Amino acid sequence: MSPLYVINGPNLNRLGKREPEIYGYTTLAEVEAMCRGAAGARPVVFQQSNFEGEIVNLVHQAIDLPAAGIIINPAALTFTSIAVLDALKMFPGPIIELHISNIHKREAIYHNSLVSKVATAVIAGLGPEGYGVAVQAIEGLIRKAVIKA
Ligand code: CA2
Repeated sequence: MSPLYVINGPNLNRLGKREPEIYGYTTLAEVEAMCRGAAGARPVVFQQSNFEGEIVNLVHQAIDLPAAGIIINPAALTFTSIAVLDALKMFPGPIIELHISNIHKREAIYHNSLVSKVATAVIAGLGPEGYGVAVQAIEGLIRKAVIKA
């Protein structure tokens, strides 16, 4: 079974340790366990990087395999990275853009996502539990894509 990629951008390694009023107390290791649990038999490649080029490389890995789907929390790169956008454009499967917080409720700098232009779906504001919801949702999108093919 082809894997699901869950890619996390800059600073998310600090999850659960900073600004818990916005992002909650759940750590990234706990989020990873949640994703693996929700994915069942499907293998999960769960990665975080503070480097834009590394996020691009992870998307390339997902393209080359190919992965069944990508869930990406690009963090600040959401709003700045044409390189991440261009890489995601090359991925043929479903992409879910995920944010722990509701970015639309926040300051204006968090409103214009570049990644949304290429995402199949966007989840924002469900807290860390949003990752589990995203894994369940992407299974449905993968199934639909297979039926279409
Ligand atoms: O809500 C999200 O998941 C975000 O992608 C998080 C990004 C922010 O730039 C986006 O607008 C929304 C920032 C992540 C900052 O990293 C932290 C990690 C742990 C605790 C606090 C911040």
